[in-house]
Amino acid sequence: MAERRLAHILHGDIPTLFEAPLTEGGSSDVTLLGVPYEGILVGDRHTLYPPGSRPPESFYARFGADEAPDAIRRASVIYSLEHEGGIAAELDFTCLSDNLQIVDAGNHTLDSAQAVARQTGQAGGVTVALGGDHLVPLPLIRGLQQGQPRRLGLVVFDSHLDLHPSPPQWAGSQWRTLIDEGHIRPVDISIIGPRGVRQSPHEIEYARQNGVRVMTLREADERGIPSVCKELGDRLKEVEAVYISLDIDVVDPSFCPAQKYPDAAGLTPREILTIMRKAVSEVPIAGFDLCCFSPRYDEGQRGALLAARFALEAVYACQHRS
Ligand SMILES: [Mn+2]
Repeated sequence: MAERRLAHILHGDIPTLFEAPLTEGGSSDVTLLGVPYEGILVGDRHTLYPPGSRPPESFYARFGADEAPDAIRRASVIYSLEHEGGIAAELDFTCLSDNLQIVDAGNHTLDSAQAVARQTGQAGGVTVALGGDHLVPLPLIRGLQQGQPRRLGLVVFDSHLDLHPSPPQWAGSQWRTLIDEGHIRPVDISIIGPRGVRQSPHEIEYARQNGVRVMTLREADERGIPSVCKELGDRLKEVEAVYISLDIDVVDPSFCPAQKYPDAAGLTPREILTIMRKAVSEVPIAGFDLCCFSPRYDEGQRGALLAARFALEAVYACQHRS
């Protein structure tokens, strides 16, 4: 049987995301990009390894998020826009390509990702980014806010708070850095899904004192998804646009084993999609990122497929803007 011919190639045998046309810079609608950046690695409670490290692999300290964008792109051909332009069943069979200019701007460093986000923001577009570790939203939100300053609501799906005060360029402190730089207000942040014991007292203290809304998975379970959506919708009435950041470790690892910091019994993909849909039905989406996916721990590409599906949902969200 003949191999499937790729419509748009990023490099080698790697297609562009959803086989969108490859371009430089940002689109006025949807700019897809990869940020294959992995920074500081947590060796154990007392050891941080600098960016670029490859410490001995262990279950506690995994790496490989810098391999994620291309692995997700490979799986994303299932959602190829070349297939009739991308007719979305979940959007009443709307053709995505008819309504949105969707481009893949390729892979970027933190600095060039910030430039792409700035350009996209200036053009009034949305960035949909594949990390990388969870530092990736830092340059993206900076860039978007430079291009189009707005009061931004931040909806984070994560098992962790990432509210450490330091070091500032770390995937455990990115929200504090963005707050300190004035890009986002603590009261406009909602963190959905924390669970497990990789938490720190000073992060919880900071959240409580500054009005960051932390909804643990237990609270979400007890209240139910409709109640979670209701509260989120009310909170987003206060902002002009929403940025969604999805740390893949919020997902139950049975759906996606390829997580840097896995933790059992997480949210289901459809619960996340339901909450995402509610968020973007309230206010326009400004940007989306998916982080901490480590394809070397994937099984049969099911994690990569799920990651691509979440990115597709972010593209769907852009339909609400037009
Ligand atoms: Mn996390």
